[in-house]
Amino acid sequence: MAHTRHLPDGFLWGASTSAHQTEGGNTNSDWWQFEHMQTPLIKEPSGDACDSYHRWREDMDLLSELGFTDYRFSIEWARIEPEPDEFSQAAIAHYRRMVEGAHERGLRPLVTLHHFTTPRWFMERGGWAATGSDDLFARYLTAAAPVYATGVEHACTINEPNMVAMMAAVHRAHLTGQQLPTAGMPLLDGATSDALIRAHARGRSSQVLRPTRAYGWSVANQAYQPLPGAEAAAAPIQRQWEDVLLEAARGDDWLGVQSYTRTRIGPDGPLPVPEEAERTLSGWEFYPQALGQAVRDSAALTPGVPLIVTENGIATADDTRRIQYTSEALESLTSAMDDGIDVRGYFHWSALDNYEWGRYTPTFGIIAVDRETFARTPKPSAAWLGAMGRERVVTAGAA
Ligand code: IFM
Repeated sequence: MAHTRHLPDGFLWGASTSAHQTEGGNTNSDWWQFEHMQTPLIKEPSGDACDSYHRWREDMDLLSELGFTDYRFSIEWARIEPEPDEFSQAAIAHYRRMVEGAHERGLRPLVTLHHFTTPRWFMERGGWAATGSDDLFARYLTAAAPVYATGVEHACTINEPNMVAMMAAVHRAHLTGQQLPTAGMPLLDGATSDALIRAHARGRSSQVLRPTRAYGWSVANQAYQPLPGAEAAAAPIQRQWEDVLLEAARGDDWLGVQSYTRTRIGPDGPLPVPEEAERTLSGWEFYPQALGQAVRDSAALTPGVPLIVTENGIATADDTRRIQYTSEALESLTSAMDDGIDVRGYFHWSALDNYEWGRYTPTFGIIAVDRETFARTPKPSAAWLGAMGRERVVTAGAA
């Protein structure tokens, strides 16, 4: 049964992208380098992606025409600082134009400052785990200040620090030939996780980002569900994977929640998706109710910090499943809001079908992108979600 709910005043209603996944030609980044190594983790390189470095105006035109009022995108450190302490004024001006371009189209920009990719030189000196990485991040934030000097109400320092720390562990395993766990999630690299927390705190205390704009970061929420009797096994996993990063958001202006599915945990650790469950194109269980749990779990650990759903979505070739998934996810979200959870916005992942870290087949977009012509075609889900932004009413629940 579908329910309707008016969006609270000022509620952010948008879609998300990231630079590396959409811009194309991000040749100076560590990910570009990784994409060209021999590894089974990479099925195809990002190449031109969606060519959004040149077509961002088209992307914003579409989102605004569809009814969205907000757009989350990231700026690319590898373009802004191609060599240590050498800053590209042209790249900074490019992202500044994007901020202004968003406003010209009636879209409020939520700008992510780091979304998985770093300059090659940063990775070559040891990545986040190397001494001084937080200083380098702070230097980059200061240099990029003209991008968000005005007109950026929400700045997200780091996207999914838990995934960044996981990728660091995967990267190290790849380089050393170490075997990764076959079931569940690989371990996080603890030194990376600690460095990211320090880097986030540097941004928080930096006068560049504060006090003029709302400051936060976005954590990948796994909606942990221990089986009866497996609570003790789940506790350390949840602590390392999520809770320490959520706790690092205490005192921030907002916390970004990113939810896609749940993780069930048995006595021996994370369990595979049950045979009978529907899987999405990313291999994850179709489990939209995860979003409600994600905001409730996040709120419990960060009292007084407003939440923004900065990512939620599904990889599917069947847009009717996207609408179904999102409708049920929004139902679980609005029900949490009815219970008093302070949620200030919702961004769908993703605005565009884009590069899903090693391959293009898991299509998360509400707008299809032709891989040869880059022509954009909004899917029915784009009109459906956009209309809720225009009318400021959410219609959600099982069809
Ligand atoms: O595509 C990613 C995004 O970069 C970070 N959050 C999860 C998405 C889907 O896997």
